[in-house]
Amino acid sequence: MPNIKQHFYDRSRKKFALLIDPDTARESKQQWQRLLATPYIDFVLVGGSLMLNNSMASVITEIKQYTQAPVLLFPGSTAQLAPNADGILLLSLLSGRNPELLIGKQVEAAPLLKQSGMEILSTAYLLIDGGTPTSVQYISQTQPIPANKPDIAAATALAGQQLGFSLVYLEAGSGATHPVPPSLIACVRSQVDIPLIVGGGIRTPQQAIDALQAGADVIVVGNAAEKDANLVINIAQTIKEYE
Ligand code: 1GP
Repeated sequence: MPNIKQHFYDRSRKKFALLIDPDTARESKQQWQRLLATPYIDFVLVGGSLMLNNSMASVITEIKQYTQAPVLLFPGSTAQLAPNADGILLLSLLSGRNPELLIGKQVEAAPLLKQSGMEILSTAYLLIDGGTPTSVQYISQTQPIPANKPDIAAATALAGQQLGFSLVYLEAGSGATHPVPPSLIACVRSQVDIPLIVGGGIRTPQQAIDALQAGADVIVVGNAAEKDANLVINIAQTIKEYE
């Protein structure tokens, strides 16, 4: 099994992924530099819904100066495919019915990704209603799965596993009012064996613990890290020490 995938599949402990938005990476540099100096970061995701400048590759080069953790593309568009990342969460938005985001963009990206040699992590990406319309929802022109419909989320994730995806990502959307509910995470967990990434609107250690207890394997935090590095260091440490 390739390296980064193995790291996701090592279920002996829970993991933390820091999400850095390339559009705000310059302004939030002090915050993410402090986070990367801790021993709590398992993965760094880089991506965002927009791409306001052409900074992806240079932001990745900079991030790599501060961490040994794998730096993974978490692309909001094909404009974000920088070849110097270690890997990519190759997303297919399975919660939506927009063919471009189910398979179209992936076809466009395939030859470039092959050339880059980076590790590909096929990811069943499920948008869950987080209480407020999010950028992903607007940009993707898709409906999120209602937060009170765990059976739909579980069946969608299961279809992802049956189709051969390596990972499931339950996404409430960046800055979501409510993170993905633990009851929904638990329902998905009961149906799939592949690693479960959960993100969107996580702002406290308790929210992270609730998600882990429900069956999440990897917690992603982006927004909160831009605002309060100390708080996110607490969240990341809580995850590292979770038994
Ligand atoms: C968004 O799941 C990530 O794609 C992280 O969300 O920015 O709300 O932490 P936040």
